Amino acid sequence: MKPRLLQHGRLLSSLEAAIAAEFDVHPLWKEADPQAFLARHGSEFSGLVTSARVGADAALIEALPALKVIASFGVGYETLDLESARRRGVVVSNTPDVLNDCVADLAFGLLIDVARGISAADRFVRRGDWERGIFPLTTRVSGKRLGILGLGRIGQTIARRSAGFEMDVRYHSRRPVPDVPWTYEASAASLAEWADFLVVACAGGAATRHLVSAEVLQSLGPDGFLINIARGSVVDERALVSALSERRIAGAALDVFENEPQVPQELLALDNVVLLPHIASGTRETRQAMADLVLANLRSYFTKGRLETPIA
Ligand code: 8YV
Repeated sequence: MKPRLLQHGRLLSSLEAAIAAEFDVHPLWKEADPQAFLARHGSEFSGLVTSARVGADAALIEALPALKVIASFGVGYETLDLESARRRGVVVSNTPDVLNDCVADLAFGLLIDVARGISAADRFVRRGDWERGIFPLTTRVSGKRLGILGLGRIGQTIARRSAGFEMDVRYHSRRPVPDVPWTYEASAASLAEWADFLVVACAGGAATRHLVSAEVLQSLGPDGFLINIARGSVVDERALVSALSERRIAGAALDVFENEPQVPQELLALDNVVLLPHIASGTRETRQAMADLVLANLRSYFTKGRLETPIA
């Protein structure tokens, strides 16, 4: 008998097909009344497949009394109620590492874009403004100071990318990371004070909410740029909008927002802001690697009783 899985939210179509071929999967997102469905059928499912985007809250985990395993698509896990899962003895996996390169690549793409005005210059050409004048001078990237907030796997990949740009790197995280060549800064504010570019690469969730506060943005200063490829929740978005509108920081490049897909209206009119729709991991290669890892975790759990990439 195939294990019975509940699918919460849409997944990459190749992953949906692969899961359907190997498991007895039911798409909760197709149910008109998910609560009523769970009340009737919740006890049938031993596995839950979900994503970092939709997660799994305490109510969903409680509604699945036979649940043993949760496999999530994405590295972030602030939307998964790990405490409820732990209490129930449910094991949980995410998709770390396979997205480090693409997320770091995009962080650098954003950094260069906001410093050199690539998107703004593209709009300038398309508007026909080149016929009427020259594009203003921008800011050099090579040789500058790169501050990384959160030196996990993605943060370290970003730091390594910077060697090609001869940048000086420092970082701040909960505690100093052993055996890395980069200097630790004791606070987000001191890192921002030092940096020309502050890249947010830490985990989301309650522990990092609004870590990039009005004070940190003030420390970054009128020549500093903010780049966020982590979670919108890490940045106090209201404070960021004021800092940008009042030119108290030089610019921002954002792949993530506090209430996705809502983007603060004030940012749309600013030329020193780059806005992306949460696409850092969004290449075909990386999304497929993430899908493969979700499948590998489910297979490993149901055949060997252990996950490939459990969330510690
Ligand atoms: C995903 C992400 O696109 O991995 C994560 O945590 O934020 C992205 O890579 C998305 O969240 C998957 O649902």
